[in-house]
Amino acid sequence: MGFNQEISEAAEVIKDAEKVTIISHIDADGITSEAIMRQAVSRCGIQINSVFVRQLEPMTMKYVPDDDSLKIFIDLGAGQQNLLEERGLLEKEVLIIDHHITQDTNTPYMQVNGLKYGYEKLSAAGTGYLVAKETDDYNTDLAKLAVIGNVGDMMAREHRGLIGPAREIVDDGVLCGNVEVVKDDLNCYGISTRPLHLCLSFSDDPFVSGITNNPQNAQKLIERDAGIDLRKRNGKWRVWEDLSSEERRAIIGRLALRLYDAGEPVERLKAEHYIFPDEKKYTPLRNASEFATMLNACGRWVKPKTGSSVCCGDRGDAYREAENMLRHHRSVIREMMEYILDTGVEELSHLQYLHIGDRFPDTIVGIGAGMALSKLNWKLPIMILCYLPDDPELVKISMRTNERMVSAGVDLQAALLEASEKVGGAGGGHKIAAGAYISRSAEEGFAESVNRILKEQSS
Ligand SMILES: [Mn+2]
Repeated sequence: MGFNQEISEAAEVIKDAEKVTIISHIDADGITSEAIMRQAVSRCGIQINSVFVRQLEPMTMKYVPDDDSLKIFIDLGAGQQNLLEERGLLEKEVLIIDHHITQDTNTPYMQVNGLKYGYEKLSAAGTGYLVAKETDDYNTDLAKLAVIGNVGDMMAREHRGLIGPAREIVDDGVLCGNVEVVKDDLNCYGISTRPLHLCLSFSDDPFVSGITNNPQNAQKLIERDAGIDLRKRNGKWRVWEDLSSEERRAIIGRLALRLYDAGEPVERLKAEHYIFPDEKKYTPLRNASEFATMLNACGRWVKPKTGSSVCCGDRGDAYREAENMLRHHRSVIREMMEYILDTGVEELSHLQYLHIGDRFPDTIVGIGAGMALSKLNWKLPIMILCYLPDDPELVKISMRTNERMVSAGVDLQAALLEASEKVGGAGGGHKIAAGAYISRSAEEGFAESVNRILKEQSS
């Protein structure tokens, strides 16, 4: 069966349903997935209900209702089919729309998953969108949400833009009029809300020596070297989106020169941005990556439904709450970063680590670690260990490094996978960012064990 056939069969199953329950994940991809499916299903005139879970595991299976609805598992489910089977869910009441590695079981649950067709850069929201479009052509207005989900799940990171089916979805959004593509733009985050010099100094892909993590120098480059005003006439900070294409070229050119002088490759400097012209300027709704951050903030502070309402167009109460989530999210992350810097990390030969106990929620530890790393020795990947509020037996491990170290051969996913397997834990992620869960009894010596693996990688 081909991917398109999976999509059209899934659309048929949905249209035939009388009642649907969506079970989705609480991150940006999961929230946009749910918002896409919820709208597509209700547009078919079908009764719909949604459930968000942090992870599909034995403990959270209880949130899956015991009724005769069609259960659409989206952004999860592929790797947990044994749980569905144990629960006694029948083949005909389950539809899985996922992009994670699948696990085979005796019950052949229907699944739409681009992974087995080689589509590695298509998230669950992207996959769900393709199904939604198949149920009704009218649904192309939902392409915008799929773009947010794809970008939120880092599908644009490696190639600095979406590719394959995910890129075709962008084109649907452009045709529909609520997505705009800016090609060959600067590879940076915060183009709609961050003051220019902070936008420049916060981006570390590629790492520009003297500019990355250095707002003062970034300001000099913009004002003095490129002769570009940092502020608008009314005194407010300008953002990247405010710049004319000449101004953008002037800044990108200067950054390229710095990379060139340092003997670094320049190709990661440019990326494609996805702007939403139907959203207000200077808000995090205005582009795909900032919108995704806002949704992640909602999910991490257990308000996925608020994020979903914003996805479905609420610009009143839900949006105000989402803004608060984002503000709160940022301040706790900053607090955590300061805690790491104040407390100090333990340096080993090939990594630096710190155990933060239960001081901060485990859901933001990875992000905080990444931010702390930007102020620490960038050559040493950072590892943060923390305890989980709802599981006293486990320790969560979060690791971050940067593009430069990845090019030099560092692979955090491989390192954590190997080290956690040795102690009966489980790990995964990406080369640049990875995580693992191990038991508390395996905590001692774990950093040293990962350090040994990273040392081998570098040799
Ligand atoms: Mn996903």
